Amino acid sequence: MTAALRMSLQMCCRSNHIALRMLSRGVAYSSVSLDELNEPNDHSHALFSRSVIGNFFQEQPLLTNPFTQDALLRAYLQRHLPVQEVEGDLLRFGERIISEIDALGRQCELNPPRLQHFDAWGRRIDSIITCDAWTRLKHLSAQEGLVASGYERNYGEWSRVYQMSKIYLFAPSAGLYTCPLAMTDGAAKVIESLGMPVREAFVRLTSRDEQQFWTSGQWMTERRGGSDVSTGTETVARRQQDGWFKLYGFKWFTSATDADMTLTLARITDAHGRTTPGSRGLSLFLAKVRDSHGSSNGVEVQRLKDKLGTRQVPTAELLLDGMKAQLVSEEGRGVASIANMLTITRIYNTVCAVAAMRRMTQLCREYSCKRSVFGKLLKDHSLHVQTLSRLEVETRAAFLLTMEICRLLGREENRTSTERDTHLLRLLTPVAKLYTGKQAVGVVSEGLESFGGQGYIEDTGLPSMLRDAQVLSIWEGTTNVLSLDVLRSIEKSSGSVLQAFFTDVKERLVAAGSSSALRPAVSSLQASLSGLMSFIQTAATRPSGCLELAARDLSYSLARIYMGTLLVDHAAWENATHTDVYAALRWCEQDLCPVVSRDSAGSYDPHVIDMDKQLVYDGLKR
Ligand code: UCC
Repeated sequence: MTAALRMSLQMCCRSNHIALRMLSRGVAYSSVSLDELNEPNDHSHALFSRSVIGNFFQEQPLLTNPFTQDALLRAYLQRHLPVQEVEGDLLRFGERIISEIDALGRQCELNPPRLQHFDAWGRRIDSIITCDAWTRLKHLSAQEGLVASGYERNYGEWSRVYQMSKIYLFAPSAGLYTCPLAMTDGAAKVIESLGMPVREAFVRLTSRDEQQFWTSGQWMTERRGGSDVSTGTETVARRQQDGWFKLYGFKWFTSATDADMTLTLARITDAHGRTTPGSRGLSLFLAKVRDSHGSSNGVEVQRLKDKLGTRQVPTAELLLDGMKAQLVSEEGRGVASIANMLTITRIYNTVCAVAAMRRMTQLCREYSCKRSVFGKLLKDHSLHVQTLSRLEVETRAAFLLTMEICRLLGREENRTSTERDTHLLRLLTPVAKLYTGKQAVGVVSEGLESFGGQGYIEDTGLPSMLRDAQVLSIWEGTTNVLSLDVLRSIEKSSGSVLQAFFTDVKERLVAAGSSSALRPAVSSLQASLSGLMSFIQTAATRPSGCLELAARDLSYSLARIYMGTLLVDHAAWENATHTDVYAALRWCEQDLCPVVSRDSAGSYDPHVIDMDKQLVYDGLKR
C-alpha cells in the first residue's frame, strides 16, 4: 500500500474501524481495523488485493417522507385545502410509505406473478400466483381508503384532490398496485353513473374493509387491437333464460387479471346468432372472475404477458368460454358507458406520471447532495443543477395540471361544477394523459442519467422506474389516439370545450397580470393563446385531413398553454415563493404553441401527407 493511499484512508475514516466488503471465501461484510490495514507486507489485506476492494462506497439516495419533501404539494394544499386532518393523514401516510410500502413495492418487482395452469393431478386450474406483498398492498389500499375516499366525499369538491394526493404519494412505491386501483375506481365510477345497477359490487369496490374490498379489471383489448375498440371487439354475449348472459371471446391484454370482478364489452347476439357491428353493437357487462367456491367463471388464462415493464402486474390473455355476466349498460351503449372508466383510469395515469417524475426528482436531488465528482458535490456543479431544475419545472407544470383535473372531477361529483368546468374536464383529461405520459418518460430517463452508471444497474431499483414509465404513454390510449380524442371532444361539443379553454386561460392571466415579475410569462402565454385562436378560426376552412395532421401538436399546445397558465396562477398566489415565479418564467420560455409554429413551417399542407409517406417508406422492400 502506498503512503498516499494509506493517508487517504486514515483521513476518510472517522473511527479506527471501517466496514469493508470482503470478496474472499463467502464473507459478505466484515469489519477490519486500520491497524490491520497498516500491517506492512501483509499482501492479503492490501488495498485492491484479491481480498480487499477498498473502503469507498458511493452513498445511495435515501427515500425520506415524500410528503414532507414535496414543497409544491404542501403549498397547493395550504392554498386550496388547508385542513389539518388532511395534512396529518398525508404526513402519516408518507411515513408509512418509507417504513412499509416501499419495500412491498420492491418485493412485487422482484417476485413477479406466475401462472399455474394445472394442479398436480392434471386438472386445469389457471391459478395466477402473486406474491404476499401484492396481497398486502391490496389490504393496505383498502385500509387507507385509496379508492373509498374518492366516494366518501368528506371534503366536498376537494375530495378527489385529497384522494389523488394519496395516490400520488403511494404510486412510485406501490409496485404498480395503482393499476388495479385505477380500474377499481373506474368501475365504481361506471356503476355509480349508471345508477347503481349492482350495488353490492359498488359497496365492495369502495370498501375500507380489507376482507370486503374488491378490485376490478377492465377487459377491453382484443386481438384485433386495443385502440379501435368498436371494430376490434369480437366477443359475443348470449342471453340466458334467467336474464344473465354468457360471454364467448378472446381478450388479448387484460391487466391485473387477479381482480375479483371485471367490466368488459361484448356484442349481444340475436335469436339467429347475429350481432350488430361497430360501436352501436357493443354493450357493457360486469362479471365476477371466480365463483363463490373460487372456481373460474368460464375463463381460461391462456398465458401471462412478458412485458418491458409493469412486471408486477399479472397481465394475461384470456379465453372467455361461457363467462357468466350481467348486462349493466343499455344495449348498444357499451362504449359510452365504459368511457367513464376511461376518464378515471386516464386521470390515474396522469397522477402516476407526475408521481414518477416527482419521485425521480426527489431521488436526484438527494443524491446530488452526496455524490462528489471533480472535487465537489454534484449540487455544487451548476450545469448539473440546471439539468435538475429543468426536470423540476416539468414536474411542477405536470403536477398543477393534474391537480386541476382532480379538482374538476371533484366538482363534477360534488355537483358544483359549472358548464365551463365540465367542458374543461372533458378536454383536459386526454390532454393531460397524453402530455404527462411523454413527460414522465423524458424526466425519468434524464433523472437516471444523473446517477451515472448506477442509474443503469438493476438492483438500485432505478431502471424499473424507466420501464414502468414507458407504459404511461401506451395503455389507456396512445398519444395519437388521445389526440384524436381531443378532436372528438371538440367536435362533440361543437367547439364549446375550446371556448371554455380560451375563457379560462384569459381570465386567469388577467388575474395574474398585475404581478410585474410574471409579466414575461403572461405575455408569452397571451401571444400563444391568440396564435392558437387564429389557428382554430382558420381550421374549418382548411382542406380535410389538416386537423387530424395537427391533432398531436394541437394537444401539446393546449397542454403547454394550460400548464403555463396554472404555473402563473400559482405564482401569483399571495403566499407563493420566488421559486414559484421562477418556475413559471422558465416554463414559458419554450415554444408554447407548436401547432402554430409547425403550421407556419407548412407541416399540415396537403402535399405533406405524401411527402411524409415517401420519407418514411423510402427504401422499404416488400
Ligand atoms: O385496458 C387497458 C389497460 C388496463 C390497465 C389500466 C390501468 C391504468 C392505470 C394507470 C395508473 C398507473 S388499455 C385499454 C386501452 N384502450 C383504450 O384506451 C381505448 C382507446 N380508444 C378510444 O379511446 C376510442 O376513442 C374509444 C374506443 C373510446 C371510442 O371509439 P369509437 O367507437 O370510435 O367512439 P365514438 O363512436 O366516437 O364514441 C362512442 C360514444 C360516444 O357517446 P355518445 O354516443 O353518447 O355520443 C362518445 O361521445 O362514446 C363516447 N366517448 C367518450 N365519452 C368516446 N370517448 C369518450 C371519452 N373519452 N369521454 C367521454
